[in-house]
Amino acid sequence: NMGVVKLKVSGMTCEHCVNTVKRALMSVDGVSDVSVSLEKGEVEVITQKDIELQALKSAIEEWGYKVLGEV
Ligand code: 9UX
Repeated sequence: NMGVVKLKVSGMTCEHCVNTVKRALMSVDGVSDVSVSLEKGEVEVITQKDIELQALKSAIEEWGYKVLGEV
């Protein structure tokens, strides 16, 4: 199932942070696209199959950022 997951993420403060989070999420199986709003602290993930929220959360938090919840 294709879908969209939008997450509130804290700790992203620069363009390098944005790239790190994008790379982390793009490496999760089933993720086809990621866009990040640095100002809003929001991450939008496009998925091509059902993915556990925890998998996305882990990928982000592994890099030191914090997922505050779904938007
Ligand atoms: Mo530079 Mo973005 O440490 O945290 S990668 S501000």
